[in-house]
Amino acid sequence: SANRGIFTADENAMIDKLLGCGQDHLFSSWPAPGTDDDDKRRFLAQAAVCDAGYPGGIAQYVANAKKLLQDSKEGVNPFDGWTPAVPDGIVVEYASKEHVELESEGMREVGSAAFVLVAGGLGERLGYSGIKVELPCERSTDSCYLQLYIQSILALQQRSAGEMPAHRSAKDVGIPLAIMTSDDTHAKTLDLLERNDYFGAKKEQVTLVKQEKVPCLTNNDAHLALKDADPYALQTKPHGHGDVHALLHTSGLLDRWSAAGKKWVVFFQDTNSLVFRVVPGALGVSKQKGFVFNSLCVPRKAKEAIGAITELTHTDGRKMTVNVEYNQLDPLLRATINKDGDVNNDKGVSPFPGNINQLIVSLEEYKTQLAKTGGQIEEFVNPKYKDASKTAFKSPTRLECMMQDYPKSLDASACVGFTVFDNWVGYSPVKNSPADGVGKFEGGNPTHTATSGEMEFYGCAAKVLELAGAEMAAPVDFSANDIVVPSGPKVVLHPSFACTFEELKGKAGKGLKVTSASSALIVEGAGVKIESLELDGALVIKACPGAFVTVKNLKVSNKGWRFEKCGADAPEIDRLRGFVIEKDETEELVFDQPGAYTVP
Ligand code: UGB
Repeated sequence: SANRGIFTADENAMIDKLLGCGQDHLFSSWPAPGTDDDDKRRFLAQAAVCDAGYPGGIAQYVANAKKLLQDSKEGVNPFDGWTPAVPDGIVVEYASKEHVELESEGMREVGSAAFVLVAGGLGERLGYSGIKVELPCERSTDSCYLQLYIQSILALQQRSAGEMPAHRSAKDVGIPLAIMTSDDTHAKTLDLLERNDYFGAKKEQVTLVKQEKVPCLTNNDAHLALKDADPYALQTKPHGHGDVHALLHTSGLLDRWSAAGKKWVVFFQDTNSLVFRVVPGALGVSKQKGFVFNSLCVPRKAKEAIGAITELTHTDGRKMTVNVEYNQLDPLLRATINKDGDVNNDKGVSPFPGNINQLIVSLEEYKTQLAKTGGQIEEFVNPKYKDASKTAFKSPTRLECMMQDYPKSLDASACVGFTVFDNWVGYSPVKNSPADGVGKFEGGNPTHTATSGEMEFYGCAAKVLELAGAEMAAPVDFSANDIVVPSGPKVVLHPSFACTFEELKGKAGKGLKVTSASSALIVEGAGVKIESLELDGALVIKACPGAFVTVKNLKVSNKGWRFEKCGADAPEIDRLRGFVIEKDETEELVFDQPGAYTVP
């Protein structure tokens, strides 16, 4: 108590909060007043940030942690009483008649959508020193993920302008984008946006919301951990992407979007260059089925390291269709309906589709639900125990939560579903370092590296053109960083060119022939129309807004570009993918004045 005289009321309240939840150990070595007083205040200020950043404050965090650590120690199975079953959802075949209808339905909705990019995670697994949204998704145009995302949103906005709801808000910001950042990514994300003038978006269209880290825990009594090198600082770690719900709830954004007539919120991740190929169709499914929660999924191989959508029924009658993390699904199946666990069906895939964490919620129901829960998402803890007694940890742990667990708090009556697209068109994340990618490759699994990310981006665009009637040279094997990936024509269709398959088919497809896998075709601009083109080499067509360019009977043949392997001494951006592009010769058709043009 003698120590307390030097603190403000708030500082003393913080000390009381910590003492009130068994954290006496944090103060046991504090010297008498007059020594380290500023450090003590610094400590209390940090504790106050953690307290404010967690629903219910640190006391709630400690209470939750005690319960979860107890369950973990006793080996309580979170699935006790739950029986899994194969869920039924909507499977969409890209470019099918049904898909085209769903996309046009989705394009009528997208003007009423808001987008949320969760980008607080660091790229540890990737071994990249920057923020993942700054990574180029391909080196032909060097567009980074954030640029691709924002320009995709602007392209959707431009086409849905006619459908925009009558805005009550004075400033029509079009389709808003919220980006969840963390201490690790906030400053660099803001800097990336400001350096690039928000990639063409209005400043007020993009809102950054920062998630706070949570204190680490040193033992089963949920004692908060101090930093080894600084006894006046709590050790903290990210709480997981599940924070996004509480952050949206407290940010006021949901009310602002509601007032602007928005009806949907679309959540997506920091590295998936294909997501905007499938968003219009998935939004169409949400609208058509009335889903208050729609998970985008891809076919998933048994045991593949991504969450699986599973229907769970409890002995007490509760039922929910939720994500089950891959490491939990196999034991759950073995203990209930299938002694062989998670195995592929006759189509060579697991009957439990893969959750790729691109989620669509209906805004009004989402707001109502968050008003009830404050955005608090079911948490889990994963301590690394020293030994089987499970009484001590090898290193401090912390509570985590996942954004895809939102539906666990919904009533069973809520209309929840999922939409499955093929991997080639919906999912190409960049999560693994080159070294980890080799392990995945040798195991016959997708590598999810920068190498696969770039080639899959080109491959998807080439395949979409093929589905639209183009003749595209077949991919050849390309090896880099000790993995082999298919590498076909390097096609980059800028978001401004087309937002849906139907729109794209009206501008390119039949009459387009790319005769070599090493060719490159870069198209930018809504006004470009390729009627007949034969390409063997590299061709860039760029049309500014208002420039209408018709390519008819054009034949381009040049030395094109070479994709050359690079060594471990290459710059990080190149080292991650294992190659550089040598642009020997490029035909460039650039139209920077509005008008009508025919080429040649
Ligand atoms: N992220 C945050 O914004 N904040 C955080 O605290 C943590 C992450 P990871 P993860 O795509 O196949 C997810 O680390 O979490 C952002 C699903 O749980 O890339 O290991 C981060 O910036 C899993 O079910 O992935 O696995 C990134 O944008 C499966 O869907 C995003 O959250 C898996 O993704 C995901 O973080 C997948």
